[in-house]
Amino acid sequence: MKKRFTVTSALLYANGPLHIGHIAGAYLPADIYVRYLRSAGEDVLWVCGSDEHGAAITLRAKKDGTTPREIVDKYHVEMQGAFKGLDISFDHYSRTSSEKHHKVAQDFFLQLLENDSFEVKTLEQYYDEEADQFLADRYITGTCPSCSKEGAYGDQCEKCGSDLSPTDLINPISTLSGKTPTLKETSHWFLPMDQHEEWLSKWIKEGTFEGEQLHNPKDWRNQVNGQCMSWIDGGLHPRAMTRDLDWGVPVPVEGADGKVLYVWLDAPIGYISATKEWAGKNNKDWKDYWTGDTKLVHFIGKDNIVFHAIIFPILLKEHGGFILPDNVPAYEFLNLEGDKFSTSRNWAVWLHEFMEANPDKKDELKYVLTSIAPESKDAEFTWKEFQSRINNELADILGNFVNRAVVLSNKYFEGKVPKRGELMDVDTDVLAQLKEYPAKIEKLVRAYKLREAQSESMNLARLGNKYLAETEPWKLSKTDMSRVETIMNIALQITANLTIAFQPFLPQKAATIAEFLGMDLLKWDSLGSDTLLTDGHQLNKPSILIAKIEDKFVEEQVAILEASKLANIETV
Ligand code: B3M
Ligand code: ZN
Repeated sequence: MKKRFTVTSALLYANGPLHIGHIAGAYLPADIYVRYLRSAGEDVLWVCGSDEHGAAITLRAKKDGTTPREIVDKYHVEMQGAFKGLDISFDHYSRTSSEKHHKVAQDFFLQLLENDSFEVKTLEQYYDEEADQFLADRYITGTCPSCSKEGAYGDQCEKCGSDLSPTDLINPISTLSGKTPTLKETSHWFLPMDQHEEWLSKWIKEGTFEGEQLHNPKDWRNQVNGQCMSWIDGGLHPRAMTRDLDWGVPVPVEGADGKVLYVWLDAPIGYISATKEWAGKNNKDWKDYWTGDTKLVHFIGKDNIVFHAIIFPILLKEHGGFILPDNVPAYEFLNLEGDKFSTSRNWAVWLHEFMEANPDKKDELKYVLTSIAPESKDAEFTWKEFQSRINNELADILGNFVNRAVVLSNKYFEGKVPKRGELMDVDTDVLAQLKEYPAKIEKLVRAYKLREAQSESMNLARLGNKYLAETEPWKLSKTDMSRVETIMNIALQITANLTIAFQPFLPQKAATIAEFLGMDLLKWDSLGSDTLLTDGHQLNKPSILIAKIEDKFVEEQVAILEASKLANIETV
């Protein structure tokens, strides 16, 4: 097994508030993965931050009549606060407009120049005379030549995923002025991606690089392998790594005034600058996390696959001295009540609003989002399902079991953990099953199957419920107290195990259960043990672990959404 883990979550464009659709993909799953690794005693670093360059930012600033600087300063702080509110445990949250990142990105670029990794090309590009600006990426839209979708961007069609150049678009239109652009000459540094097809294809198909087996391609999600291979099979094209813009990382070459690095060149380098920042503050060597025996894992949304599984690996290889990603767990999209999340239409559950109104429901939200995580296909969030998952699973299975175990022990034994006596088959059977959980959950988490992993943790609570239902200590309490002692001891050991099994998924609830039990939070290697609580150990009195969601709550949430739908119809 690898010595270290470097985990990254996509750097979000700092151009709007966070909604739960964002969280469900690259952030909550990574949080679970990393919490598990930490509990398992692995050396892990998890970085994230704000992507503060690119047209996503400048166009937003233009729309709001303000500057890119104001936009990123505002949303960087807001987004970081929203993540904190949900207790998302990044080791470091950085930003790409920092001086440090500019320097790291420029040095990276200069190394690529030195390694002859680019081709400089002079070409004609679309230009908006009115805005006095070259048009690339989201600055230009038109009809997609592959699928005929209108409104495809100058770099990619969001409908069919085609890799586009502005000149590929049919009927191009400037998003700045709405006018048809003219052509004007400019020059740029291109990454000749076509020259990398051979090794990329081997690396993706077989997991090998320069004859060395780096990863097992079967561990990658089908849609990631599939998307990469369809790009490679369709033929890779040289892609410009610089832009004529005034917002971004300036190209560090004399005579390149008015040019900045392409946002998809500088943003992934942001993972490296974040690591350097973190290492500086924590007395670590950043290189340990990007070289040698380290597993690099990128959690992303599916629209970012090509950048993380093709372009960034080319850049890392060309620069030299870096590992390649070991896996790129990409997430499909989450929809909301039958429609796509949309910031402009206000069709969203905003994270900061949810947390403000429901500060005690962090883990409830996490539980539901993990239960429906779009791991292999798009998924849908509805308030009705939010209610049923919490009431029928979290409350009825986990809450109910923990409550029964702790309440009955308080009732029969004044909250002191009773001794186990002679074991019956039902006891040895449940203890044997308990021992299987660490391996089951661990295997799923390490394979990025977090939905199933969480449901395995829930199965442990189910096992506890089944055990109590079969042994019926409440009946035996009238006739055979020594048998009840054994049963409650086992039920409490299972409860103690739940604090470990749920720690990665529901850290708050795990801590609350540990409080009921009067125990410390233990590490992963204690999971499966049937002696976590010693005889005579004093428990506390439990309170409600999971409150049920009333119908009224669901109705209110749906009404909020309906209201924003109505408001939209009125403004159209
Ligand atoms: N900012 C896209 C996004 O926010 C982009 C990811 C960068 S990861 C290096 O979805
Ligand atoms: Zn298309």
